Amino acid sequence: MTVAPSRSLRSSAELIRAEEPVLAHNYHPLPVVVARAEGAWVEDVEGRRYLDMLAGYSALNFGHRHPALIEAAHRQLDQLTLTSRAFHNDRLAAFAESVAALTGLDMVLPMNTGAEAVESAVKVARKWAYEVKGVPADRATIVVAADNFHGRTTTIVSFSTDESARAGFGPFTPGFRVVPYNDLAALEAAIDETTAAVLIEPIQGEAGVVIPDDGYLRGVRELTARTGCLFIADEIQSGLGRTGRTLAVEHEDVVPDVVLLGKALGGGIVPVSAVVARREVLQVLRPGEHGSTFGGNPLAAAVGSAVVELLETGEFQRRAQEAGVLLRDGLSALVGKGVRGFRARGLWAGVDIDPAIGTGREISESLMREGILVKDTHGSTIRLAPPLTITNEDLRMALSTLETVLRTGSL
Ligand code: IF1
Repeated sequence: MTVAPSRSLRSSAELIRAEEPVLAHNYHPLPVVVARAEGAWVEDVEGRRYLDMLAGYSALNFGHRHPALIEAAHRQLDQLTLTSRAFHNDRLAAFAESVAALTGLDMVLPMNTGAEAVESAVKVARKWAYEVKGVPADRATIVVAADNFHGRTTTIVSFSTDESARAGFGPFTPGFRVVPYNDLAALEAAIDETTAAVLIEPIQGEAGVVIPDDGYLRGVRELTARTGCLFIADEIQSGLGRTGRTLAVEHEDVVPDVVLLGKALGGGIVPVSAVVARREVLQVLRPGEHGSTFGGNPLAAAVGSAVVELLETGEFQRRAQEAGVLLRDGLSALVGKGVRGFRARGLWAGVDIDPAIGTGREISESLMREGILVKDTHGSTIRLAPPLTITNEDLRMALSTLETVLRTGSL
């Protein structure tokens, strides 16, 4: 007997109203209530369909409910979901081996959210600095970039330059130095004998898909190697096929000391993140020094392994490259027609809309009314990051709808 999909008894409007008194207002969602989804399309409570051009901030690179990932999850749900790492489980070795092979690094620390991976990397880099580099106790520094986004914990917002992410959350964690992104001279000036690591996004996501000059990542690689500190690449949003390569650092043929993964590593099904690093770095962790209840759980490992398997063929990376040409050409045609400029790599773009037409939020709401879901970042910039499974036809429809919204200003 096929079970009819459980339909909500309340309308979208009723559900939105019901959230108000009981759900923390830490987001200002678009007024759409998603109930079902498949591939690049979602459906709201009333059955209206929308093309998802946000893909869970790049957590849905393989689309909603990719069959291979759902199958891996179902299979594991019927077998084993959690042991904690007090015991071994039969999924974790294969997951760690596959993630290490995918990134070309040696060891894996499995965590859950991106912020946990970033926090874990900060702890490991500091411990590496004390035990391997010889930095005096509690003196380690980590250099980060202005306009960074690495998560929302108090230590991570301690080195944010976005007041809205920091205000009211002090006191802040010391030991971080902020330099302008894409500026090797400033970076070199900030590194000294206390520096444990340089932590950067290979492309800055929340800043509006900010792509550094060609040579910047090679420069960071060379600089950190020469000064004996770690290059930590936060690929939580830029990685796993989004930019047309497995990792965004591959566009400059660079191998960091540490790569942070998250979002799409969990296939849009379960939170899965990882710190992947050279053995010399992760072996500073000894039993009892770090951990997580769910880190490396068998369900996460099974889904994560299925995600890595999808990426091993290279088809999603190639698809992001090919569709990325269509995206770039489509956006180029809109420059001067409401688009002031854009930055794009693979199936990822930050599009600066003429503020005279509207704010990013207003554009997002207009696009929603036309059946396209996007998310503004700051000001009048919107981010386009569809599932890598999006068809050319759907991508063209999204671009055509954007053109219409910009031309008719149907705001
Ligand atoms: C929100 C955007 C924001 C990330 C990078 C670590 C993390 C993220 C490069 C932390 C998370 C998410 C968080 C979410 C919205 C989204 C986001 F950039 F993707 F658009 F906020 F800036 N490193 N980014 O992008 O991973 O702990 O969330 O799993 O906080 O609103 P997480």
